[in-house]
Amino acid sequence: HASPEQPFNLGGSDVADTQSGVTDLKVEDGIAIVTVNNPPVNALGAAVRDGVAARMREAAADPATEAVVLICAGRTFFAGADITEFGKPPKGIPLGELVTLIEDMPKPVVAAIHGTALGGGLEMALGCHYRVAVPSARVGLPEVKLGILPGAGGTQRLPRIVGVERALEMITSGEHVPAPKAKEAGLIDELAPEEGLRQAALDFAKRLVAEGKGPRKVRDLSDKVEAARGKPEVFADFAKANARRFRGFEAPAACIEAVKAAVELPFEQGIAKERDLFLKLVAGTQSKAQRYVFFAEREVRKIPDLPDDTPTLPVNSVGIIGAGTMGGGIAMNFLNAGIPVTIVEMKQEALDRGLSVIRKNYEASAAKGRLKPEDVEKRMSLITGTLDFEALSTPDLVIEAVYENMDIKKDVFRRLDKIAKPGAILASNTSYLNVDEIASVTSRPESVIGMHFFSPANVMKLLEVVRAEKASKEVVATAVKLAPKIGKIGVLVGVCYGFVGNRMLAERQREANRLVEEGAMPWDVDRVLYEFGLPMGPFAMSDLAGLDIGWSRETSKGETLREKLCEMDRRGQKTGAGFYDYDANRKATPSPIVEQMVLDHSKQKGITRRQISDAEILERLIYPMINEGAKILEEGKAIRASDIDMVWINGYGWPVYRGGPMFYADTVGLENVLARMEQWEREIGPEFRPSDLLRRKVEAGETFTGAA
Ligand code: HSC
Repeated sequence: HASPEQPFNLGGSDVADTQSGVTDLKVEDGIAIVTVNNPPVNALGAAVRDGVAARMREAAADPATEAVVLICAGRTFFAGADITEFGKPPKGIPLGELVTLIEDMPKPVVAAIHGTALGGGLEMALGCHYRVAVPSARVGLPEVKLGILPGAGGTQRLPRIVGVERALEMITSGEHVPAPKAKEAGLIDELAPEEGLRQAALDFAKRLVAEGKGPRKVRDLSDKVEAARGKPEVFADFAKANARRFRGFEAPAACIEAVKAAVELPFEQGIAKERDLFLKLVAGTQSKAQRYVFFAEREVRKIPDLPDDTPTLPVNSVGIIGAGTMGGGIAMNFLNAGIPVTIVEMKQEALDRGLSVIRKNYEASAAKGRLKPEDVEKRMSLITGTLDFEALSTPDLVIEAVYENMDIKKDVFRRLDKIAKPGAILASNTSYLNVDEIASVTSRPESVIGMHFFSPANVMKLLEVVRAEKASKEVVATAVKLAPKIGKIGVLVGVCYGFVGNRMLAERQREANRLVEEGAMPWDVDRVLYEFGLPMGPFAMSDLAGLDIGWSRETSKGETLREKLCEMDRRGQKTGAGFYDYDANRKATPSPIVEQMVLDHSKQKGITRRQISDAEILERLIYPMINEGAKILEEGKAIRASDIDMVWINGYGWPVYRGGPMFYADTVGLENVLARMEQWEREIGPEFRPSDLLRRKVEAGETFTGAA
């Protein structure tokens, strides 16, 4: 997007070129219509800003016009500031000044909104004196998601128009508000017919003129902010109530501070405060990380040897083998997208249980107001449960979600090969196994791929699309394009043990166990990762999942802590105890029994325990993952470093403000990662051998992502 070969802006980044076609001014019935056309999303780059400023000045000076309509061509109103300009030398009129220029226009200005008016786009609309929108339009200030705050007056104007509470909510969540709701909140003055926005805005402007209504500046409104004046608790309470949601992020607190300034300070001083806060945030690592993630999410769709016009196969029906937790979760994604699913089980009881779990999940969503009650039935009507494997002869895509065992999977694929229709995509949800080997038992390896969903599959956004060696381009392109349709971020990965996510996770798990043997306690390890920003550490995670997954008393060797815990029937949260003790509300506390076990375990292994600092714990857990990520890149099992970061953010809850492990490596300095890996290779063992890519990057003074 930012490369010189593909300038994002129509008309390039040259400023002040109002003849470039980016902006246009027409006069109709005494109304000046300023149109902006900067595909794909009318981002407010310098050329757009300068163009709009020039058109506004022209309109102001033209005695033949009495009002102005500001409207965008293409699929949307301004989607915001041009994010690619952040961190570069400023050019053109600053957005904040442009908004003020519009607000100071001597004639009423009407914003005509379709698509999404986001960030700087909504700030432009707030500078206009009136706002007309089509019902399908959505408005919002999503800057917080980029680690910044609205920096063109949004934090000062929005509370003046929708009130402090609503503004705090919108600005700290970044939610997109549908136009009808925005109208209720006073943000939109009039809803226009879906197909008649231009005319409706024109008529609205003419009405203003006829009624002698002049400019109405949002900055002059004060009744909605007065209630909160002199009440610091309004802001403190809001911060407290949302502490969980804001944990680790810098931007939300700044957003709250800016809104507080709107209440407490005169407008100009509020604007100055907003500007200071914005500049601090935009220069910080968190915002860099979050902007990087914004583009990385869009980058995953780009596959070098699969151009956008690669033919794809239709996926209008899906078969799923296995109605367990995974199969059921996977099914829900398709049901949500309106794609019918046939789910196959071996026993009626398991099938009934699987279907009832799906229903319960939907009913729980409906109870929380996240789903319309009638949609529960609508979605359930799209799923057919059966014990008849033959039912898989019709779906376009069949996903296998059976027990993780190569022989079982091969058996399933042999049977599937016999009955699936020609051309159907056959996918395995394996989380570790070799998909090439699975494909080899079929007569159609070109149709076989991996589609690795992450538990809970109806919630986690990640889908690893595993590119088996013989899979056809159509099949791979279909799976990659399918991901966003079912609400997933699909990352294309190569065949290797554990693919990208679990392969890196194994490094972390090995070191977590070893740190506990060397001197840390499980809760130390968990705390360090939690404070880093992950939702939980590996031991809390194991307790949640159940320590006895894959364990049996008959085969237990009683060697690892995990095995020892299982033998004691401490099998995790479900048994009230695991690495931690749990109370009736499943609140965890460190267990003295486990503490003693850990001490004994180290002794048994002849290890003299030592004090391990939090910093060392963090490095030992994360640097080996980064090194493994580098090996994955080197082997071509991921296309780019940012794809690895997408896996970790969307599959494992890596904090977005740290940009993913590869971005994080760039921020700590690759030479530091390398030095540690070399040290541990010497002191501990060959599993720490630095990847060649890491070495080469350090020698060349390069980074993994080029974005940190
Ligand atoms: C902002 O506005 C800051 C201001 O408050 C203050 C600034 C002033 C500060 C001065 C202080 C002193 N920029 O998503 P799609 C690209 S922050 C550049 O696939 P969709 C995107 O990368 C901004 N590029 O489309 C992609 O490129 P590719 C606040 C942008 O239909 C292409 O456009 N606004 C861009 O699925 C298509 O995008 C936001 O955060 C941008 N702003 O969704 C909104 N937006 O083709 C960000 C998009 O090369 N945008 N691109 O891959 C979105 O959420 C979505 O793009 C839409 C469309 C929902 C608009």
